[in-house]
Amino acid sequence: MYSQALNTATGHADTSEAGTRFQTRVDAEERIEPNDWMPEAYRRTLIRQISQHAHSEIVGMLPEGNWITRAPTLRRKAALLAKVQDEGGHGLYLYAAAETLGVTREELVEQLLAGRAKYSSIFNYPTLSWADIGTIGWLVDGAAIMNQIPLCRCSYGPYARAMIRICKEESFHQRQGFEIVTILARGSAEQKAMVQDALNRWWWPSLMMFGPSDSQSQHSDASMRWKIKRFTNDALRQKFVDATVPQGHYLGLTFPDPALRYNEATGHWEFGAIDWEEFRRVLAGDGPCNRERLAARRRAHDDGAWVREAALAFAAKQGVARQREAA
Ligand code: BYC
Repeated sequence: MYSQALNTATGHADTSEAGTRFQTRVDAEERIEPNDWMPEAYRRTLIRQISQHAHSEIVGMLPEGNWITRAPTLRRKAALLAKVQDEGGHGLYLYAAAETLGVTREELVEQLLAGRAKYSSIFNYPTLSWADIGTIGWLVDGAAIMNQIPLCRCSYGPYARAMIRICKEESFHQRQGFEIVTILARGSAEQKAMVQDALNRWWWPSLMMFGPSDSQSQHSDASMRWKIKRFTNDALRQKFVDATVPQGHYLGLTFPDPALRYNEATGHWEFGAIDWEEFRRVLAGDGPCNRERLAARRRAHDDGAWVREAALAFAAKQGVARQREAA
């Protein structure tokens, strides 16, 4: 532990003997495990990213949870309920992965509730119609998969392993979303208009999920060197656009981007400028739903206090019973 404490906490390459050995292991695609030596900056980067990811899953339950009582059929309601429960589960695996790095879940939750932690910008937008639920599955889960499949190969073992199960579930979420959107796009004129309106509102925020452009990304260089990230933000955004635009066209939808065009020479879809000012506003806490989301999380935390107290009381009772048995 003492040598860990001497570690520098910056993202610069650690040229100490231990740092060099660590980088050699990473370069050789060895997995780093919780008890292995790691640079302090690597540990901090992982805590930052994994906890933001966990918070995103938990806050991400809210926009969809809003539609559980209004899902159009019992089948849709059951599927949505299961999806939202999956997201709660993802949050738990991710908090558990972060805990292996020496923080507690309580500390991380406290940072979220105090408004000091980031979570994905996308969950600060409102879900105005049922088509938004399909569009979230199609676009938001689609973007999530594009970003998260490479994380299954992250150099840190507990995060990589958590991501394998998460990605399987996310891919099912994406399909259920695309199915909702397909039904609506083939439905009445009103349903088509509803899904087009959802695409108009969710397209640009979905592109922002991948983070700032590479020239502005503070953490990408170090995270790529440590093989936490395998692709840059812009590379993943482009992969997402290339995969998603043909799907939208297949559905007969129009993307809200007059600059969108296929470049035969590169084989990529070129897209217009992202409104980074809007992205910065949302990250700074001033998006359409930031206040509402945090208020809902705080309410849920307060309302759930009795569950935590009951679980602790039960654990204490069991501890006493075990001591009696052992005596
Ligand atoms: N929103 O240097 P950069 C889901 C922050 S859950 C908010 O490029 P990095 C789902 C970034 O954190 C989706 N903040 O950072 C759930 C950093 O801030 P700090 C969540 C963002 O880490 C329920 C600063 O901007 N997915 O899919 O190298 C239902 C500079 O950025 C955002 C994950 O968390 C953003 N969009 O790259 C349905 C995946 N973008 O910490 C679906 C794991 C950037 O310096 N995370 N920031 O204050 C990652 O892959 C990376 O952390 C990111 C950012 C690509 C997001």
